[in-house]
Amino acid sequence: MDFQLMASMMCANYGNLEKEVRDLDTGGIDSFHIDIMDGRYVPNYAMSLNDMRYIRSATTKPLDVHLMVEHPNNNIEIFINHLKKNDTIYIHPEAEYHPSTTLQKIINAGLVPGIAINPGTSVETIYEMLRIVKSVLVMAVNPGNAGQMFLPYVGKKLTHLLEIRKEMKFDVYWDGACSAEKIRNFAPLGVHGFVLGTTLLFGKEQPYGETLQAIREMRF
Ligand code: S6P
Ligand code: MG
Repeated sequence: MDFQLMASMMCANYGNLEKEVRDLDTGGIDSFHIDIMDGRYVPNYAMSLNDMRYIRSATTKPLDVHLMVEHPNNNIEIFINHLKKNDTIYIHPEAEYHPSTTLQKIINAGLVPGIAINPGTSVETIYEMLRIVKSVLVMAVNPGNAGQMFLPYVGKKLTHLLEIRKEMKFDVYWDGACSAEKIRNFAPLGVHGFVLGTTLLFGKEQPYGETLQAIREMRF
C-alpha cells in the first residue's frame, strides 16, 4: 500500500541532530516534519528557523513545515526563502485574517500549499481553501505538544474529507498520536501520509530504519 511516513523532528534527540537526520534519511523516511511554534498561537515553543535551515541543508528529502504561529502572512517569506520546491508549508487558517492570501504566497513561490485543521475546526469552515491547497494536515491532537492522547472524534472528519476528495484534488495527512493501528485503519481509506512522533518512532530501542520497515511491511 502506498503511503508516506514523515518524522516529527521536534521529537528528535537534539544532542545529535546530525545523526538523527542521517539515521532517518538512510532508514527510509519520506519527509521531515518541522513544527514551528510561536508561544502565542499554541502555548509552546518548539523548533526554530535555524533548526529548519539546518535540516534543510542536511537532507535532500522534502520538508513539511507546520507553522503554528499567529498571522503567518507577516513573515512567511522568511520560511519560503529557506525552502525548496517540493517542500510544503502548512498554515492554520484560524491564525490568519486572510489565509488564502498567505496560501497564494506559498503557491507563487513554487512550494506546496497546505492547511492544518485542528480537532475543533470543521471541514465546512475551510471548505473553499480545499480548492487551492495540495495538502491537508488533519490534527488528531490539539496542536502544541508531542505525546498527547488521540482525540477519537477526528475520525469522522477524516472520512468526510476523503469523501470531498472525489471532487477536489488534495492529499490528506495525519498528525498527532499516530500508532501502527491508525495507519492500518486509515491508509486503506486513502490517508496519504502519517507524521510519526513519540507514539511510534522516537524514544524507542528500535533503530529508525527497522521501525519504518516494519510499518511498510504491515499487512492490511
Ligand atoms: C503537535 C505537532 C505534532 C507532534 C506530533 C508528535 O502540535 O504538530 O507534529 O510533533 O504529533 O507525535 P506524537 O506521536 O508524539 O503525538
Ligand atoms: Mg505537526
